[in-house]
Amino acid sequence: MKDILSAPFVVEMGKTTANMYRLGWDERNGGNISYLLHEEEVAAYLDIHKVLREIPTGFNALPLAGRYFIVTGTGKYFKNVEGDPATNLGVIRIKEDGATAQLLWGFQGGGKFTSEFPAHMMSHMARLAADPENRVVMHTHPTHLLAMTYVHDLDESKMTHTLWEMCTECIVVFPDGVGVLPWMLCGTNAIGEATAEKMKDFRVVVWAQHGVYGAGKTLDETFGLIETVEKAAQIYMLTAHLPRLNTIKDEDMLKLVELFGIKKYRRDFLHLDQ
Ligand code: 2HA
Ligand code: ZN
Repeated sequence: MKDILSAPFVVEMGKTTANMYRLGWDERNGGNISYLLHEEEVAAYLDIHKVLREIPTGFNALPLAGRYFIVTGTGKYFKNVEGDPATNLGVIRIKEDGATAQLLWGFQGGGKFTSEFPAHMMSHMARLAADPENRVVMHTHPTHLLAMTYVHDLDESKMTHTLWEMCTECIVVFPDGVGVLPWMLCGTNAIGEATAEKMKDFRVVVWAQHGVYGAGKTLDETFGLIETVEKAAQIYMLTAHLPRLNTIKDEDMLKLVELFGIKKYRRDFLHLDQ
């Protein structure tokens, strides 16, 4: 059996969390990631029949029964994951009952999965239904996007439109736009259900005055998605208080989707009749 500390999914989780910490997005224990693993990937490093502990999830995740995830731990700091993966990460499998997580590795010292586990698992269910290749759900507190939710209308169409205007490639990177939730109590099944509902249509869901959820096929892609939204929010926050003399026009955005061959985009979020 190979050493799990050398597993690409462990190494990549360490690198990604360290990168996000360095960007200032994940202060203290802020942020959490869950990454769906294939059984063969896990079996190369762990005895999948050896369950270390069983942890109740507190919600129904039946569609994910038998699925494996590597997940960040509750109360753990992104800045510490790379140096000590076995304490800050865990590999779990959802049991046949859909309501229990079986710990196969990690969370050393008695830890457990992120407090946002409901939002993660419910988002995986929603995204897998939309895209069977989805594997990553990432939650983080990007500074400028968070700031934007204090000063910008939280309407999804308006917020998406503003973000699309901020960098040329925004409409290409997130043609599906951003979903937005009002401030809600985090860590609850209710915010999990609300996030998953948005994830049916959006790969990015903004949590007002808190942060963002992103979903994608790989850690790199999901990070890149959130990074692009955050960059757009940064340009917005750098310019919102200044007179705007120029912008990317809706007709330019149409040229972009055409150039990049994007078939599915939120055309209804553009102001084409004005
Ligand atoms: O894990 O970010 O939303 C800490 C959080 C909760
Ligand atoms: Zn958070």
